[in-house]
Amino acid sequence: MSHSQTHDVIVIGAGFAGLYSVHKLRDQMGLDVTAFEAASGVGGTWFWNRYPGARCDIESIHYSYSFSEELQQEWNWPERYAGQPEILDYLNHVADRFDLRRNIQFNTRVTSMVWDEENSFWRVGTDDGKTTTARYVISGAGNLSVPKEPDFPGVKDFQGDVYVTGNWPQEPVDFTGKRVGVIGNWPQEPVDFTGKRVGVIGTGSSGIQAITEIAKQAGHLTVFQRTPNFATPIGNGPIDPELYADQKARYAELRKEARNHVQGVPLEAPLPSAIEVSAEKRKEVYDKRYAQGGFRMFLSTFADIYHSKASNDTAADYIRGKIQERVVDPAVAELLSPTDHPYAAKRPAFENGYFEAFNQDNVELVDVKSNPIERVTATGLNTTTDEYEFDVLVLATGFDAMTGPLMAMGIVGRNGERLQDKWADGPETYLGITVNGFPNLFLITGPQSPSVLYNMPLAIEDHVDFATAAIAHLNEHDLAIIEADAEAEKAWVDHANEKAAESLLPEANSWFMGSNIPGKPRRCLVYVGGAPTYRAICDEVVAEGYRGFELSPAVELAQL
Ligand code: NA7
Repeated sequence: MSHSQTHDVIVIGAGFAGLYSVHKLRDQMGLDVTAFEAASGVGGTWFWNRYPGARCDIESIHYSYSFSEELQQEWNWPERYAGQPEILDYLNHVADRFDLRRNIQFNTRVTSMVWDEENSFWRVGTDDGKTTTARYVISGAGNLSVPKEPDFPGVKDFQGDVYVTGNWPQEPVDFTGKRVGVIGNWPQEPVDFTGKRVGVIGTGSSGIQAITEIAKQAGHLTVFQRTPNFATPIGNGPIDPELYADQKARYAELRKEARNHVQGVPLEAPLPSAIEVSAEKRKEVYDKRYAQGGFRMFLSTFADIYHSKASNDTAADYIRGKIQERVVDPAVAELLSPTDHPYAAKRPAFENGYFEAFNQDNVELVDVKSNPIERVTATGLNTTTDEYEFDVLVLATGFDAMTGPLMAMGIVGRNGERLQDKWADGPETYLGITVNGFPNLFLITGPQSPSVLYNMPLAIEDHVDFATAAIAHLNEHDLAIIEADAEAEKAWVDHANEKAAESLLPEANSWFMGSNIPGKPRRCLVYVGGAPTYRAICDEVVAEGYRGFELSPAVELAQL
């Protein structure tokens, strides 16, 4: 039986991707759009990750929307790298400024998404028991939005409070999503660690940020570290008003430069090779970039540290040397110094006083590589050799990244094929945004796109622009279905895998490779070929009439 859909487009999520999608589809294209958001407010990642110290590690002048000149001129960031509260304020401002909330249904999680062959639309089920249909679905469900299930038993037995960095208790928000003062004890006041015995498991980017802050409050902090990370200074501070005024005056130019940089940030170019310069010159470059902070240590030093092990070793040695300088106890410094993976084979972490925290009397580092965690107990945890006690447990154990959020939505494509089955051996996408067998579904910053290797707001804008341009193209040509060809998809997967193999990423176990989750296929989840190259490929695909896609009318139209 033929039905007409409830909406033109369903958008999933109200983070950076969902908000821009709603604006673009509704206000620029005049389409009927509705969005579902599991949280009670906008913000996506920045709604859920409210742990102490949560902060962006790309400078905010760049880590922000570029689609509206007025927006980028009127908003003022307080610090070079905004903290989570400021980014959440920004996204609330965007939602208000563009009047986006009226098209977003909050507190509503997508639980199923089934392609209706007969009607050529998606049936989207939500946890309020309703089904909504739309010709197209744009998923802005996020890359890091499903926290990893602990892979040790007993968390439920713990008698104290347990907090997960990726799902941190919220401060009170009003119905518009704005943060308000504390109302009674709802939902929870910001967590106060003062004087408490705290255990933190995990020393990735989240753990490193949280540990630095919790160490300032806790009576005793025990950090359970399995693998140390190459953390370098973030270089945060107040914004220099003169520089800021200059940047704002040439924002368009800045964005152009950003989009032509692999990171999506107009960082200074690196020198070609770390091993072709003298030791003095190498040190001079590393000293300068380490002090300047952020991704400069990685991307503005030497171009070959990402591909050549010998060059990479020089950066790794330099960072290990800094850890030895900053940590007083040599044994602790040794434990904090990574040796099992090349620098930047995992996502580099950025810090502000992390290593100095381990010089405090109240902070203890426990190596759970040599003595793994066996279980959490009622009063703490047991490793294979020791017992530890604490009042509060913080899990900074990461995410089922990239594919996790998509697999969690119960997506079923043509012929009843489940996304979980199609991706049983790892994700298969065309351009990291579409999937053969799953028509009219766009995965914003999906697996095998540059996504997290790039500056996320720009990566998101590029993808939303691609998806919405495709929808506009179909509408203009009386077409209604866009689907990636199987061959084009296979070629893209092969290309993405080849690019990954040329990089150092496969040399580490990380969420980039899916190897942080037991049983998850070990596949590179990001496109390593670089955002500018990727964008050029997407532009070519569009210029050649959506090369690699099949475009067709809706089934019922075809049957007329
Ligand atoms: P990450 O980077 O995946 O870090 C997770 C941390 O948790 C990491 O140190 C893990 O050690 C540790 N972990 C996970 N499971 C265990 C067990 N069973 N025992 C001990 N330690 C464990 O997640 P983040 O949230 O910090 O960062 C994710 C991204 O968010 C980040 O890259 C930025 O892009 C923003 P391991 O390294 O696996 O030995």
